[in-house]
Amino acid sequence: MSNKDLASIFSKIALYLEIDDVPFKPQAYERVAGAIEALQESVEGIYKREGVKGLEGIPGVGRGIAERIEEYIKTGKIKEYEGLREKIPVDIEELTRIEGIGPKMVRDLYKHLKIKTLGDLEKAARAGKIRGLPHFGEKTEQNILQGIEFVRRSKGRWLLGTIYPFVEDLVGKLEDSPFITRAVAAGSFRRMKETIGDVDILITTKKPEKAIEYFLSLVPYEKIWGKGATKVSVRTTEGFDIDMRVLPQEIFGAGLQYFTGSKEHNVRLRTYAASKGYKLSEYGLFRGKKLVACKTEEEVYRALGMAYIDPELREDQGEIEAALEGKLPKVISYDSVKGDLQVQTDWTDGKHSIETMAREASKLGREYIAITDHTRDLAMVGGMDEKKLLRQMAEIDKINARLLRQEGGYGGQAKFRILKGAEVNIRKDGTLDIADETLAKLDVVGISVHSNFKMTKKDMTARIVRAMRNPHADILFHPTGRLIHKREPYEIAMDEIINEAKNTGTVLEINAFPDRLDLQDSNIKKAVVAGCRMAIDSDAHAANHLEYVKYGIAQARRGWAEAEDIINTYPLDKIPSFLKSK
Ligand code: DGT
Ligand code: CA
Ligand code: CA
Ligand code: ZN
Repeated sequence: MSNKDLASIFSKIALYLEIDDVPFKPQAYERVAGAIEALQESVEGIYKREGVKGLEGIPGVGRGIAERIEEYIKTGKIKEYEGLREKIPVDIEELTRIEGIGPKMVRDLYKHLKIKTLGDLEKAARAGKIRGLPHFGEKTEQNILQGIEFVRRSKGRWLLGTIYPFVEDLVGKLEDSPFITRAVAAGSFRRMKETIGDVDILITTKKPEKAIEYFLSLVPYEKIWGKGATKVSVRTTEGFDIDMRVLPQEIFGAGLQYFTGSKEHNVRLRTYAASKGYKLSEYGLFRGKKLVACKTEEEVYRALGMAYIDPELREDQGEIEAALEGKLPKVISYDSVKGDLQVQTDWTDGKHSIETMAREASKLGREYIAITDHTRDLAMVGGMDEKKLLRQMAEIDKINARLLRQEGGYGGQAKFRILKGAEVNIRKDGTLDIADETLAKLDVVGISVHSNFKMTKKDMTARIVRAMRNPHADILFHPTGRLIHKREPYEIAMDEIINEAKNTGTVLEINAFPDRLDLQDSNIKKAVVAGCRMAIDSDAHAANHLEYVKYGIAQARRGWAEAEDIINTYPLDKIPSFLKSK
């Protein structure tokens, strides 16, 4: 507990009381908040030494407030505060995050317009209701709208796929600079988490000052949060934050290990080190005063008696125990995916033609792709009925024949082939929207839920299970339907789905589209344990989406999947027979 936390609670109590029209008390709490903030010593320290009596020595603190402080130290809560929050459900924290909105304004907004949340505030501002309030005016209204926009963009976590290309490019440029020897993006970025709070770049250099200047020249920034001799923090114009730290060359491994995290992994690793008589920090692994390991991460892990742990696994999900026992999985590598089994084209809602998608995929080194346009029930995107699907199959035959004749194959892939597929809708009752006899003619039948998301868990599970039991259904596409930051997964009993996948031989998709990543890491891990097969697909709707596969591979690695678990690491000649064997 810090003085700052406590002070902030007291000023919020003051605010709530003020909204509640309680006389005098608000000012008393406000005074106490100020006094606590100005205190040199920690409130907790005073209490430990002198008890409630000691607290009463703080300016403005009487018996009542002293008891509330004691309550907070003992229970982590203050009942009066919790009660007020319930009674007056105004999200003070959220509202005051807006530039220019202070506590008093929050009070007025609630009193006059019943504004409780950012959403309420936005509505009122858009409707021009704010400018009419005393002390507010049109300018404030405009500022509020801008502030809301900013908070929306900046407070949230960022999709890995949104910032990945920028950071990769930036790190490349830093590494290329003659005075920077190494540059790595650590933190959640290196662990390839689906969303990123901020980017943590580590470099080694003999010229820290120059390196920082160079960094600032490369990054379009809106604001410098801080700049020192060996560290700089900025907010990019895009709205996400980057920290860059200079580490001493000699201890780069220890620093990289520390700043890669996760925090949970580090805590567990440090505890383990301590149990063996070591001390682990960002400066190295020590026994007493003696530095044991620090140059490379491998060295640090080895000195602790464990195998090297890939960054994607460092979440304290059992990886340290597995590393000690030599039981870490040999996770799928970034270059092992040979084909892409979900690709959309301009036959439905994709942007590019079959041929363009094939050409671009082969440039990325793929040996095959499955064209899986939407089917009948998705009428608004031109979903295909049986007739249109048959026409597309004929077209694919033609293109494949042309490919075969082409000298040296296609973009370097001598045997590149386009598989015939579809993304077939699972109807509300679990039937599919394409007739079985047509499904039988396809190489790859993907099935997915695109409608009626709100069903009970039991009904949704039964619906999907029924669809998986269709003997033609090969892959369950984006199994939970979630869209990161936009839509929760629909209710399903994942264990049952996994069980059914195993029993029916239905492949589960790891959809690599940056806002899907579905299955996500924790479910992948369950599927691996159950012995299910999975497929990593881009779900590309345009040629530049084909490379999203890497985010799916990252998710698979985070889920401890090996190449063998992922069917599209298999060569082309195994795929159709594998899928037909269902
Ligand atoms: P993020 O930015 O929220 O996506 O997640 P991270 O993992 O990048 O976390 P961040 O940026 O706060 O810190 C970067 C790394 O630094 C983190 O992964 C581990 C290390 N670290 C930060 N704070 C602590 C801490 O309190 N204890 C330990 N052991 N490590 C920490
Ligand atoms: Ca971070
Ligand atoms: Ca950070
Ligand atoms: Zn689509």
